[in-house]
Amino acid sequence: MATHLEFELLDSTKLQYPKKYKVFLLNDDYTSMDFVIDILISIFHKSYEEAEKVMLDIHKKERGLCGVYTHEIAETKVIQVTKKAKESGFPLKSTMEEE
Ligand code: TYC
Repeated sequence: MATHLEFELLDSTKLQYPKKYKVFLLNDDYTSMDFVIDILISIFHKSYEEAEKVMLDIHKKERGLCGVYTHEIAETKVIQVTKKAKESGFPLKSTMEEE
């Protein structure tokens, strides 16, 4: 039978997977469809066909999943969306939430 010490050792050597975060784009009335497609291709590495599908999905359902990433990468994507949108004068917003 394992002693108290052995249990602690087993626990501390368990593999810990990093938490994953979903990144969503939100719908709004002002951002152009072409700009959203461009964001999905350039930041979320979608093909044109996939980007068009995701964009139309957001347009109809208010938000859409763009990808699932570790915390740091998800945070970077959200910042990149805000920066690119601001530079282009669009109010496009994105959010992240734990999977
Ligand atoms: N609803 C926008 C329009 O009609 C298009 C749009 C799609 C905006 C997706 C944001 O995340 C978005 N021009």
